[in-house]
Amino acid sequence: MSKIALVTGATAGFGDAIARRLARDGWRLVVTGRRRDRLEALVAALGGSERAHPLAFDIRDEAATRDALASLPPAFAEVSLLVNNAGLALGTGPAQESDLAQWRTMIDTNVVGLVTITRLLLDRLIAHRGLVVNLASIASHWPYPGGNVYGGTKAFVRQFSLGLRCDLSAKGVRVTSIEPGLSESEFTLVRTGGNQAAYDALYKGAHPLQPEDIAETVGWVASLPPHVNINSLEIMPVTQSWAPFAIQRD
Ligand code: 8X3
Repeated sequence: MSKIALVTGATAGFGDAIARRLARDGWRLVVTGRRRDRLEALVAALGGSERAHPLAFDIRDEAATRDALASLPPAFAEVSLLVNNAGLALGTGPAQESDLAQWRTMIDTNVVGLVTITRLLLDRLIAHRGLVVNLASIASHWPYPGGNVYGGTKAFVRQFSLGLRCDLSAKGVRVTSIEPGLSESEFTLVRTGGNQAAYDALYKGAHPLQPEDIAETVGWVASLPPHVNINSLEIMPVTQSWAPFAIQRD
């Protein structure tokens, strides 16, 4: 297997931490995202252009994704590990108060973008008996108020991962769905429209997961022998658990 990993959404949070973790394990990295300056800073931190290559494009745009992958220099083209990390949540309000454009942005990124880049890389992943790691969420399983479309997209990511695994098992390609719970990252600032007070309140005293915790998990999954497949992994901070069902009363 070639040791070239492509990490989407590497400009912040989980993606940035995952790229750094994989680099420590000897992977060469293709790092993608929309913010070129951040990608270039990350490439420098990963050891420069011998070790990492930036691809700046919008994953919602199929033509841009095709062009970006076609532009990969030969030294970075043979991707054998795809980490589908790019994704976002927008809004925390009830469905009836939500913005349709925000819903569509989540679907276009978390679902359409993810399947597009996966499909475009499948031949290479099969050729190298590679690995796909998809970042789903506890919201894949557990509905919560205000989760509506975000949770729906993450349920898709989990189920797509499991289906992909069925199709690819005969090819020796492994697929893993990683499902983090409460995690501290830019994700929450994006979700709340940059509301620092909401960010602070969410994490106060909660000891949330950190991007490095998820990066450690991805590094572990990628380090397993080729006959071992982690199907799905749900991860929460110790402080997060379940509550009783909600009951509306008269
Ligand atoms: C992010 C975790 O709990 O906001 O996927 O759904 S949560």
